[in-house]
Amino acid sequence: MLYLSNDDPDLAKLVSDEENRLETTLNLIAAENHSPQSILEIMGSVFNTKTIEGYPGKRFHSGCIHADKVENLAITRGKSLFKAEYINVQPHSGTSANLAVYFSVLKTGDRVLSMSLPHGGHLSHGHKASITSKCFDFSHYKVNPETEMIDYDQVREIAHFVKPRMIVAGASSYPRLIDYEKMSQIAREVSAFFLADMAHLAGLVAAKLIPSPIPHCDFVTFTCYKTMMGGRGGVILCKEIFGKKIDKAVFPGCQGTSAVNLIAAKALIFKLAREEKFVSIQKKTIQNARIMAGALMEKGYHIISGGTDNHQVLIDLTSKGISGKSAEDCLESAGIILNRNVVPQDENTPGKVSGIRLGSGAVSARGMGEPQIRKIIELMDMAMMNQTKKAVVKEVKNRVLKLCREFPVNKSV
Ligand code: DSN
Repeated sequence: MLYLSNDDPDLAKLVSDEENRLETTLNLIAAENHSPQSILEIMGSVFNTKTIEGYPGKRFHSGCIHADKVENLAITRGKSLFKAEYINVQPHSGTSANLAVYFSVLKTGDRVLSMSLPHGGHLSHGHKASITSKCFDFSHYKVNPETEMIDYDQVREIAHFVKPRMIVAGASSYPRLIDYEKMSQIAREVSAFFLADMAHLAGLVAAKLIPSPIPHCDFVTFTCYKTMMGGRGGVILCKEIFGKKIDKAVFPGCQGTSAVNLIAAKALIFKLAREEKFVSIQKKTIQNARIMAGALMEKGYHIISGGTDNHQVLIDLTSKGISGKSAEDCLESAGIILNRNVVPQDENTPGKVSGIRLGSGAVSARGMGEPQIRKIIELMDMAMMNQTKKAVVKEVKNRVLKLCREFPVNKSV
């Protein structure tokens, strides 16, 4: 950070402080991961300079000779990795990608059916606080109160009643596999388009460890920085017949120029995702999440849906008498970073909520396995159950630090 230290020592210090924070704490945020250093390098490269409205070979600015090659590389690698008919690598984020999909084939006011946010869905799936709900008429399905899993009969019943133009599968806090075949069947029954948002799952799908939604969907969106371990930004995969509509909806529909440095990072992670090390991190990610869920259940925690099939574990803390917010705060002071999360049937206030969400991606990328995961759960339990005892929380923090030192953040895949 030679130039930054010179231009802005305050910011340079914040970068170094953040690096230190990441090294000395355990990251259990399901929507984050440790990216390889090469991803950070390409995101900070001279490609940041280039403005590229349009698509390769059809730009509105000159000087795109190298930018076109970067975008074509991302397109070729992404299509091949995910076995997709068509790809658009320009969305700035997962929400931008979803917006572009909606606007590609829907008219404002059209009906859309998606998962309710407190039951696992995402803001951009028509939550009342999101612009998506102002543009389209969303209805929501929920998880079954007994199993805490998607109830496909309920989805079918609502779909036949509402007759949506689009059905959305996908979630930001749902620890189970989604039956995309069943969802696509329901979409066909009511002549709806079918979108799967696999933002959280892309790395696991790329490594072929969980079923891919792509063969069953008209559209699939994802982000590159969660299990995918890449840089920031979103991606849309779709059937060839929707390609032109998607391109128009992204640019000029929803965005101006995309960021070539981020498109380059997408091209890079699509290459790295084929490496053995990437696949083995993804395998560990799934194994570690299962170990987390099992160890927590042994300690009497209520794990939503009774387990996990992906990188997430969702805990309802109601029976332990603590809120998600107090658990999040106490764990942060002990060096364990995760987020409070609303859970199905949550009766707590929106600020406090009743749950926390754990993700196993970042600790798996650091090389941690069963012994370390069991230790993390011990430490979490110790801190959460002794929130008011400062000495206990400090002891947990010391043990977290020791674990972090034994498993430094990996710089490569
Ligand atoms: N969708 C949000 C989450 O899952 O935390 C951020 O990506």
